[in-house]
Amino acid sequence: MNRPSRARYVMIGGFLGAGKTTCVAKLAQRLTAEGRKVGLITNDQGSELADTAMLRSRGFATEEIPGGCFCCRFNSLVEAAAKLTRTNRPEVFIAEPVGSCTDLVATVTYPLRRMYGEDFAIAPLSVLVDPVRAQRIFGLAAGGKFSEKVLYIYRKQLEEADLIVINKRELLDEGGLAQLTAKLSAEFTKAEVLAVSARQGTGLDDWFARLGSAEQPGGQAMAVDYEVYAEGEALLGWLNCTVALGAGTAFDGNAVLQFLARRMRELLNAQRAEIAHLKMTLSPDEGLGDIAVINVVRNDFVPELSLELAEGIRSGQLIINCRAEAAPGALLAAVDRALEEAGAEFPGLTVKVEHSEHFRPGRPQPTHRLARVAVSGS
Ligand SMILES: Nc1nc2c(ncn2[C@@H]2O[C@H](COP(=O)(O)OP(=O)(O)OP(=O)(O)O)[C@@H](O)[C@H]2O)c(=O)[nH]1
Ligand SMILES: [Mg+2]
Repeated sequence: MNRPSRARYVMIGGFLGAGKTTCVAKLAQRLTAEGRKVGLITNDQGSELADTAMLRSRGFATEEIPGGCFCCRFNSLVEAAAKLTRTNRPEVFIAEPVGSCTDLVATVTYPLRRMYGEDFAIAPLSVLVDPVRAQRIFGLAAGGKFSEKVLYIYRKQLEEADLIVINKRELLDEGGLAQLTAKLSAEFTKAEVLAVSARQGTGLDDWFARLGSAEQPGGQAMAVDYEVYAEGEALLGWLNCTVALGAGTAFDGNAVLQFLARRMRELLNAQRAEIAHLKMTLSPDEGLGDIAVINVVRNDFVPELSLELAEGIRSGQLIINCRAEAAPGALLAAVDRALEEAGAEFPGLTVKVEHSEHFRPGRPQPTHRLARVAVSGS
């Protein structure tokens, strides 16, 4: 890539639903306001991503890498950066890896340093944490959990972090936050633990400043048992679908999303499927980039519209992305039923599924794995 100075490559990881896309959007917004050009890269095991729809609706140049994680699609990651460079010449790339993916240092950032070190300055790896989920996993609070092999991935993500970022900090009181910070600091000694609220904007200045100036340290990457990692990923069911919604007269798109999220959550709860993240976007066909987004990040979580449509719409594209510890067929059955019920609940609403895929992620097979690079500055 012919570029006068190196572009910065920032990767914001963390388990499903921790708030990666929300933080990517915040950082992109901040840099754009400062007059810096950004290029965003999203990633998923399937295609048709709610995250890409959300980020593009905010006007950010975004490339999507579907069909596998960054580590297994390393060349696509490099191509996506090259494509953004041709169209936009970003000074900062912000990449969001799949939330069930780990070993990103050895399989993504170290190979990038080794092979494309003249093009990219690699920022420290941030790994986001949803504090309520983390309290349950680390035994600080009661509540639903994933199976041990899924938790293996969760812990490995934190083990390789340079910065562990507790997001949604406003959900905990001071005592709870101090306890979780102490626990994470004690278990993952390599990382620095920060606390932010992407939603309220607190703590972001300090974090973003480090991402803008510090370099990933280098050294020995962690060891990963790919058998357990693969089995953990395969316990998660994955569903992505796109649906055309329409009606003869205007309908309330926010209400449709709320209905679908409520029913999906009830149906998944009835099957004891541990929900990692159910997210949906609704983009009006006639809109000017308006979009509604709804999320469910736990089984006991009341669905939350993180973006709303300002007025009724006549037609639009609905994207449903659901990740849960459940059989993929069970996710499909829940979606089918919720969509059918929505057709009955909102008179005149037509529901046409245009694309649908449901699967368990395949065994991770990284393009490269580099266990060590020189410590920065040595
Ligand atoms: N309360 C609270 N909610 C937040 C905050 N940041 C993000 N969220 C919410 O957390 C949910 C998940 O956010 P996303 O940004 O989609 O999470 P993600 O990590 O990108 O999820 P995946 O891509 O599915 O892995 C959404 O409902 C967000 O609105 C925060 O600071 N506080
Ligand atoms: Mg996301």
